Amino acid sequence: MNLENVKRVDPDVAMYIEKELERQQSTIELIASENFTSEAVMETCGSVLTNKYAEGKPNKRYYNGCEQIDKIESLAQKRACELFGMDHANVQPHSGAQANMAVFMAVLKPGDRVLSMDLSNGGHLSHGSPVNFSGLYFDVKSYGVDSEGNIDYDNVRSMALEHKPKLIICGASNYSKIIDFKKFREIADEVGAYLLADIAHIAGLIAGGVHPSPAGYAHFVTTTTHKTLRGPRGGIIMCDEEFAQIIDKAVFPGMQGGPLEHIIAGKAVALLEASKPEFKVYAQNIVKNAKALAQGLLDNGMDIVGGMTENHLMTLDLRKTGKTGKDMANLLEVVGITANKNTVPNDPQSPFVTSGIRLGAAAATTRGFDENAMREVARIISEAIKNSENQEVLNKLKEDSLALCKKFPLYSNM
Ligand code: DSN
Repeated sequence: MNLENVKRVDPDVAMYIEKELERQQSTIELIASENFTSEAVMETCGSVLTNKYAEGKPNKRYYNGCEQIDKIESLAQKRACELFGMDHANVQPHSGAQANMAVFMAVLKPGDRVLSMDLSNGGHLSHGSPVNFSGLYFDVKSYGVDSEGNIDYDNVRSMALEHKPKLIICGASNYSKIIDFKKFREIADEVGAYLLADIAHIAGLIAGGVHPSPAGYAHFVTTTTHKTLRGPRGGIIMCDEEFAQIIDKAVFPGMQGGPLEHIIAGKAVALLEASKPEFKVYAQNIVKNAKALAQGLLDNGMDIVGGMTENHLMTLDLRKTGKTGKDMANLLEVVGITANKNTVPNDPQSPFVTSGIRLGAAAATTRGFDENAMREVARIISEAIKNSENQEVLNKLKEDSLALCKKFPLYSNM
């Protein structure tokens, strides 16, 4: 990481960046929505492309001087379409929430009805939470998961028949099972709704062929680019050709001004990386590692919502330990593991406290963790929770997690 100029101009920021690099290198990252993007992606995002205004779309801009920008953005669009088997891609959304907002804007009027997964059952803020634009301006009905942590498709169908939504959303921030896009489309067709698949969490798994694709089922597919897909922070919307124009108009001028072309270029690089055979192996390893982590936790007497995971993540259910997600996520940080507190279905605790911790395998897999390493991580987590008051044990566990980080170095050339 070349920080020569930052160090000269702003030593404080340079120091914080260096300390953050050190944190990423020396702790085990289990936040299910995070990953470590490649140095090629980071170089691209830090390039001169940040200087360019390019409102509009490739070859149809409101600014001159967009020749190279047009080529880069077109490449990103083409790569997204090829990777996910969709007709059209808008690669300009600054984030996943904005990608979702653009779909709402393209097909709904304020007050229209939406059926989506409840946030506390694993949905996303931008799928209709009352404190988000989606819940404030639209009439949202929510489905949840059953006691096994599975979507109950019969219940989704009966809710759709009862409420007649104009848009149904599938896709989640905390759901550990395979999503049946075909079933969702059948339900959407039965009630004449559009189907939006938000694949933010599983985009890399879909690209790598270890999760079924929504292509051919969802009218709209939104994703972030920085989770399992391992690109820069940002969003993408994909759709059938017939919706291309309304989506593009919703993104600009509907919702955003100048696109972040340096990030769009980073998306292009990440999409190329995700199309390589190595990425398929990576995606397979994520799922293997998540299963090894889950099995390790179960073997150590822990509970997991829905039991064995089928993707990259899981939620540790702490209810029987009498401990909270908030306290245990803080405790894990003490032993060198980063994760986030998360509600479990029907959580007796508030969303600020919670009874769960969400754990994901994508970032650790990027730095080379294998199934043995993940079993060791499961042991560290379980022992930390069981010995939360024992500083001596916690100190030893921190050494164990540091040893894993040293064994699987990250950004070692920086
Ligand atoms: N906040 C993200 C997550 O952690 O899953 C979703 O956008």
